[in-house]
Amino acid sequence: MKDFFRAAVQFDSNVVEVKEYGNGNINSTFLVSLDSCEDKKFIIQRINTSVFPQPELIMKNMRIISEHINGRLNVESIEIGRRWEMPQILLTREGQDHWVDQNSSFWRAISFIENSESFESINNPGLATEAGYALGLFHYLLSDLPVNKLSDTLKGFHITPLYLRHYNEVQGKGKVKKTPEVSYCMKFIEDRSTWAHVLENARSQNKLSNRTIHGDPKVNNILIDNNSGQAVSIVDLDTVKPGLIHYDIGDCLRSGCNVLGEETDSWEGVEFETDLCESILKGYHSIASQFLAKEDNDYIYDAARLLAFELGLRFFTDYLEGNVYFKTVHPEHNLQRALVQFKLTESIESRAELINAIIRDLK
Ligand code: ADP
Ligand code: GN1
Ligand code: MG
Repeated sequence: MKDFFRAAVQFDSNVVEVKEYGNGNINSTFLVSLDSCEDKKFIIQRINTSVFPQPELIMKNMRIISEHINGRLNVESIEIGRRWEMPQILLTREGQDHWVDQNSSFWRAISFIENSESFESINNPGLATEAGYALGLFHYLLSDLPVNKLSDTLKGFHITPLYLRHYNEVQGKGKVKKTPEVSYCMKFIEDRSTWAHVLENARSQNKLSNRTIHGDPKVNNILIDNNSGQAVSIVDLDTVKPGLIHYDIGDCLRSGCNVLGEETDSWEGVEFETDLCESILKGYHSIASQFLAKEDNDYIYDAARLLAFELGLRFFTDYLEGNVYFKTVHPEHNLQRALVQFKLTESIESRAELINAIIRDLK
């Protein structure tokens, strides 16, 4: 019996089919179908414990945020006037929120968000507005949760200066051949290494402060209802933790405004679409304006630029290190992904004036 099938039956004995699902770069995700008259499904995931060394903290955070959000929606009766669901933790038949197999793999199950789909990239303003709204709603619903209630599931996540430090260590070992693409990436990073502290500097100067963040709100983690076209959920809650909401805003923008998507091999054609940027930010602000401070808008442009740059830096470092972090399908995969993010960063830089005008008009 395959390990994922054995894991699925820990959560329900009526499993008929388990198949790989989604395109995540970190965990392994499977869709489980149950033997029942109804079309019942759930999701199981093998958490990547080299990335998340304490997966039980993820489960604890998930419980805290689910209770908080359910409380706000059901007890406080905040009326959002649309479908919105959080993936629920499912228990094993023994009543545990996870199962560890004989290879020490950590498995958890969550409810399947029915009748929805996610997109690897988006190319229309309506979807972009929905992606922004989903992130805004998530931030809004958690904006009154004391940030110290959550554990840090992934130390150093989105602290760009730490990624730079790690890059310098890895790069010093000089393991790969200096092709023109490799040299381009190295120069690209060097030219931006001082600026790359921008959000951490803002935090140390108390211009920005920690709140509850999603950590990974790229567009394929936002689920869109098949019928209404509206966002219904935001999944992949492993990196929900204290941090700057700018990491999230930047990540949503860098993933939502790149029509070619982060997996394209036509990296030279990658552009940051400012129309989509406007839609995402309008969707976000339509709800987030309730808790945003004036200073928050001052760093939105930097956030988009930084998160694209940071992801390029992370992909490139992983390439130099021999592909130890992100799942890859060929040896140059992380190099190709890095080039995409650096081209995107360049496009953001060349459209700075327009992006800043969009941000100004939000006020
Ligand atoms: P990873 O951490 O590897 O990215 P995710 O939690 O994002 O894993 O899951 C991978 C993909 O599976 C998501 O991008 C989403 O499309 C889909 N997915 C995950 N959880 C659910 C769910 N509860 N309901 C429906 N789809 C889901
Ligand atoms: C990873 O797991 P997934 O595919 O949703 C990564 C994100 C990156 C993203 C790039 C925990 O997200 O930080 O932005 O790949 N998650 C982690 O696609 O490192
Ligand atoms: Mg994901």
